[in-house]
Amino acid sequence: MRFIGTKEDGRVVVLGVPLDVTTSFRPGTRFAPSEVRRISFDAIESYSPYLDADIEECDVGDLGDLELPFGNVTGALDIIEREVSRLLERGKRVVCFGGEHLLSLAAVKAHLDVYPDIVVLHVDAHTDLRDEYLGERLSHATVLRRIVDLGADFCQVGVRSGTREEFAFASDRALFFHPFSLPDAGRLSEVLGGRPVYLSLDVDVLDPSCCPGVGTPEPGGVMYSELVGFLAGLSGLNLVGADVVELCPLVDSTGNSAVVGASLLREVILLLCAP
Ligand SMILES: [Mn+2]
Repeated sequence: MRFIGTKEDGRVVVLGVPLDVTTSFRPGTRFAPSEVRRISFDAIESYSPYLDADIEECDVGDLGDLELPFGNVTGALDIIEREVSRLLERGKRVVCFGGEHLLSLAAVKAHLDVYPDIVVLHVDAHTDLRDEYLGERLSHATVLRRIVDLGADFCQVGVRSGTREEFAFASDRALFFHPFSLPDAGRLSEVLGGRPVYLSLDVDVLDPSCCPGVGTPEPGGVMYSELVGFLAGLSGLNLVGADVVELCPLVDSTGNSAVVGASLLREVILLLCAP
């Protein structure tokens, strides 16, 4: 059963974004889109019992992978932003599948033009709020800070790694800050109301025992069942865009992490298919 790759266009579109330039620990997120596409052909049902929804009954297209220049961070981000903007102008909802987390900067920038009051829901093991990392302002470790610089509000959940300053910044500036675990989605709805929401899902929010194939694993994470239950709870929000990032499938020789990433991608696609 394949759930992406069957058609090229739709109201919800999946865009592979193999950005893999600033990863600080284990590179290889560039291989996630092709690996997940392969998994989706072989191993994953198109129906989600968690959401009681089926991708085959939804208008979902797969745009394949963007071609990005290696070693050129700003050039790659420009390409991503231009493509997402083009899709949003055509009235689509876009799921960017990474790739490293820095791609979210370009995707959120494009969404901000269309949804000026968008809130970024950041689900991650890492705060990603450094002002710079090893002298670089554009990095997968600074991505949320750069998004804050754009003027977007954010909520942050599941984080358990960062500097003291980043944790202080998050508890001071986030609309909603819930470290270590995932909150009850009802509390998020109270905070977000009907505002447009962009979901940025870093798969390393999961514990490395259930998803070791990530660029920067962090112990003490949530289990798959908790994450998928949390995602199901988001179905009442006004989700307008999303990304799934940081899967690094080839460092997990069992192949299980790619299955986890593909399963999460299915849930995220279905959340965006809601009316
Ligand atoms: Mn992370």
